[in-house]
Amino acid sequence: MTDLVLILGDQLTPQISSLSQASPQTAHIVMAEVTDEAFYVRHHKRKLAFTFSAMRHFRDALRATGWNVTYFTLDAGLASLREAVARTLQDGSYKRVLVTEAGEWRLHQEMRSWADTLGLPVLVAEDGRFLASHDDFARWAEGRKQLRMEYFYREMRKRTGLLMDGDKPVGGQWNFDKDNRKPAEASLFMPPRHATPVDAVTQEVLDLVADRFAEHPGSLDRFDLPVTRAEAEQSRDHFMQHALPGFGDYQDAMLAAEPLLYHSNLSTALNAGLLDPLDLCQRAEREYREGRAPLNAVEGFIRQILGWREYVRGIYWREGPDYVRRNALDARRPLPDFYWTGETDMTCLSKAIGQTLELGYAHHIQRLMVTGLFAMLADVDPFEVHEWYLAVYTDAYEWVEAPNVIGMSQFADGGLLGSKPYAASGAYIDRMSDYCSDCKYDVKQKTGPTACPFNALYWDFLARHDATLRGNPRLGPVYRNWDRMDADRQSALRNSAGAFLASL
Ligand code: FAD
Ligand code: DLZ
Ligand code: SF4
Repeated sequence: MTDLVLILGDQLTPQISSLSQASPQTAHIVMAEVTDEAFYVRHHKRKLAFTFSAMRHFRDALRATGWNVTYFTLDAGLASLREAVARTLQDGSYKRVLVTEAGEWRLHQEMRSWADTLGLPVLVAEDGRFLASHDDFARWAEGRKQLRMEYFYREMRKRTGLLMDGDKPVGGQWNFDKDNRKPAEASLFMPPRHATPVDAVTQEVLDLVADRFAEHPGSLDRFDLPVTRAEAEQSRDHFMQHALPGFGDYQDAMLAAEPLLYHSNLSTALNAGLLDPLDLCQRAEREYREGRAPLNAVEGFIRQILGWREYVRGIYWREGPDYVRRNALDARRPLPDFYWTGETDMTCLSKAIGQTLELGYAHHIQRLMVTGLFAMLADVDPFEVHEWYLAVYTDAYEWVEAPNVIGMSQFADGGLLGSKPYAASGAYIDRMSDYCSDCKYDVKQKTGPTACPFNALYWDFLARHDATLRGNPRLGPVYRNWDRMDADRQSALRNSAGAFLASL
């Protein structure tokens, strides 16, 4: 054998660039469950089980198509992926190591030193599973004062031809976001959900994770994530048929008893390489063109994948490894313990966190406008917030998690990703969810011990960060409202927020 190909746990795609440069006749593959990857954050148990089960299924699929694969399970006791490569190199006379670039700076930087320490060439190929390459993003970003997602998205629509009629967007509009903000009623009919049954490979992994990762957050109960390409495709088809038509209308809605609503829950499979982003967008477009799903749903879904997903990845690699340490608002509070337990009287937080610990899943608005919003209003250290998100969601890898957390939800990059902080009071959560009707706090009350904490925190946040945020043109009207309040009202709000923060 001349080539040793390393495949990482989120590179489970038969056409991955490292493999497409090799052939079963001349290459050997190595995959490994290693402690460095398993412990670099306190991954949710479900994320660990998903990763190991999907890796083991991918190993079996590779072997079935003629590849030789060395696979180290966690029991082999290897610390790192480098060690797995070094160990396998001892068993042959290889000429080079092939690997597709990692999705996190941490590992990407480490790989740069491998050629020296392993003593043979290590070819790191670009990850071709994205619709915009590093060069595409760099070309788009070049010379722009602001890197706004909307303009990137329009460019991507034109380039891919998705939802285009010639050079015009289908429906005469690029973006139907304003049609995607309906609150959901608890009585709303919900689409049936797809659950993948647990097979013997997954069961073995569930036992391993329960045994070896008992201290990690989250539950393994009712594990139902797809762990093979075929299962992920079934999940995809089920979503397209049952939930995509309602995806647009209720995209921003939150219901305590319905974690998924009309969301796809496909991000975990997609990020691990079990699904293809272009294929997902094309299938969604077909649902619209053939009259089975409305335009606001299909455009909304395509925008998340073709727009947001590609855009945040571009930002992550462009901004470099220190991006996760940005802290534009100088927020220093430790992450409250209830993020790891869900034990708080604030129903919105206890439901969103409880659901996260149960499933390793929360949809976008829960992540942005409940857990993210609270952390930002309470001045929680963005790096701690980032580590929490990276740990608790089954779809979390830094390339996609960090820009969403550091940039979009915490405004810790000072406005690179979003033109203003996503700050809101309890009224927003009340409008978009059914959480407040079952809460100890009163969302209509602004100050005092029984008032919704988000209300005073919202104004206190704006007052605390006056020097940094007042100049933001999009916050002008909000600061004018603050200025119009009399001094007593202002100090009541600030005292209420101060008392709450002190109690955390
Ligand atoms: P759907 O609502 O069905 O959306 C369809 C697909 O669009 C998703 O599967 C996902 O691939 C993509 N998508 C949607 N929104 C985004 C976005 N903002 N950025 C990138 N892709 C997007 N997504 C992750 O994949 N991993 C993360 O670690 C992650 N962390 C986040 C942290 C915060 C604070 C926020 C606000 C968002 C985060 N997101 C992350 C984006 C988004 O919340 C998830 O992609 C989505 O909730 C996954 O659920 P779904 O598959 O049901 O998505
Ligand atoms: C997430 C994860 C975990 C928990 N374990 C492994 C592992 O043991 N072996 C592996 O190859 N990959 C794992 N992964 C995925 C990697 O962490 C991921 O490839 C990097 O973070 C780069 O995106
Ligand atoms: Fe959350 Fe406030 Fe509503 Fe309670 S009242 S659920 S704390 S927004």
